[in-house]
Amino acid sequence: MTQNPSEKRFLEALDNAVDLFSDHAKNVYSKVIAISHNDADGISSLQLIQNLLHKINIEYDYFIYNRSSSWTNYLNGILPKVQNNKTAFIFTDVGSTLSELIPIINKRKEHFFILDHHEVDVNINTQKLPDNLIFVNPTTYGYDGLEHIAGACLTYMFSKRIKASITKQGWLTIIGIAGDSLKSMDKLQSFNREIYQEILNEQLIEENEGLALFGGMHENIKDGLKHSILPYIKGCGGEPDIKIKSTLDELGINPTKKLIDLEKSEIESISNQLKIPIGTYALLPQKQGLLRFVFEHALLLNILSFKNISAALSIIQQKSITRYAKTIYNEYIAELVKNLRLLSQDLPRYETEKAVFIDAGNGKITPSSWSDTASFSTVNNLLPPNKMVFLGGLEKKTQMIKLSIRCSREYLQNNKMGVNEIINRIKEELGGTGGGHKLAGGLRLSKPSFNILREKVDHII
Ligand SMILES: [Mn+2]
Repeated sequence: MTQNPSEKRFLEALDNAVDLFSDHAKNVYSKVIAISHNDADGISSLQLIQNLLHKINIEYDYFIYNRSSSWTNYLNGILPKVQNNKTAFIFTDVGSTLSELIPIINKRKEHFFILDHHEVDVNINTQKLPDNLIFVNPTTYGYDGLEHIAGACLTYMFSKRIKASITKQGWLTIIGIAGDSLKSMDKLQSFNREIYQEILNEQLIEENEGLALFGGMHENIKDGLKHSILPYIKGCGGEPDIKIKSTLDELGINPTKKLIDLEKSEIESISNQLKIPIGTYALLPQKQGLLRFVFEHALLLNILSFKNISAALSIIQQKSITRYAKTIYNEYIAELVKNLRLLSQDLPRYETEKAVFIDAGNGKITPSSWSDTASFSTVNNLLPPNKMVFLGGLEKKTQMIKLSIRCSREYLQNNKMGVNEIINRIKEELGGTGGGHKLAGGLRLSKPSFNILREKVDHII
């Protein structure tokens, strides 16, 4: 689906949605219900929509969807009993599970605008869409939702066409892009790149070049090296202070110097010594401390979204971070770098030609951290990139084996089946429950099935 994106057809669909919304916003709609995803991209998208509705004087309500319940159950509590075309729905970044949504929308009178960048679960060309569904999803025109266009980027393009002054809130878009793409800003592509440049030209964000130690850009160089999660720095990440200090001492660099205050020569010597890329990072000039750093701000929202969604919704509007949020952030990073260190050094692993199994069970890594540890181990290439990663172990409460399954983009270039297809294949042969997308997913299996999987994995995948 990612070959030769059709920009013309995508922008036509976007403009149609914009025209329909604009017309009805003037004469018909009196209220909009916005529903967005519980992560940095979703929260930034929601803020953009709220700003838009405020500017055009439409009353609104909002809800956050964490994709853990079915749409039917979730919307049961939200859809008004009395149907009325004066209400419209805007869904941003919440996924394109049209097989579930179409039957619901078919029975309603309201307009449903779905602005999303996740893969669609039905064939859009053979499926008849309800007349009251306005569906804009760039993946159906050949774009890659992860690489080319974040949910907030799409939401920004929609909002700006309705109200040009939304540009002022463009910095929100950059948080969404950073949160979903987890990349240095010089690596952005397509619409993400285009909109980033636009917001930069408007001077709503600033850009710097330097050591790219994402996760710890707001810290001093010692803590930056220790807490960087993108890239994870082997020999520094999660290591004792004294070890990192001695590395910096050898280079003649003051370990307590702020990362962003390093001189060019210092940046170069660290970059050469520790093989750290020099990259571009974005700053929010109106914010302070950790929140000034777009990547760290986005990461904080991603972390808070799971722990305390109202704290996440509040912090995106704040200038400086609360003590509570800072504590949660620091605990998260400390735990993640500890796990990545463990994974690259000590954890028992079992490798076959096509797969690597990491046993994180029995307290080696807390089960709630398995998923993030697996994700960051693949993006950091801590495990062989040409192998499918199965990280997990025995889950005490269910007595099942719970696995986080990941692969790299490099893996996908050489192998046909992505993670979701492999999960389906395993479920067919061995039972179990789970699902995911092409790069990441999760699976629960009985112990006997897991043992068979370990033995026959190369055959199955
Ligand atoms: Mn997203």
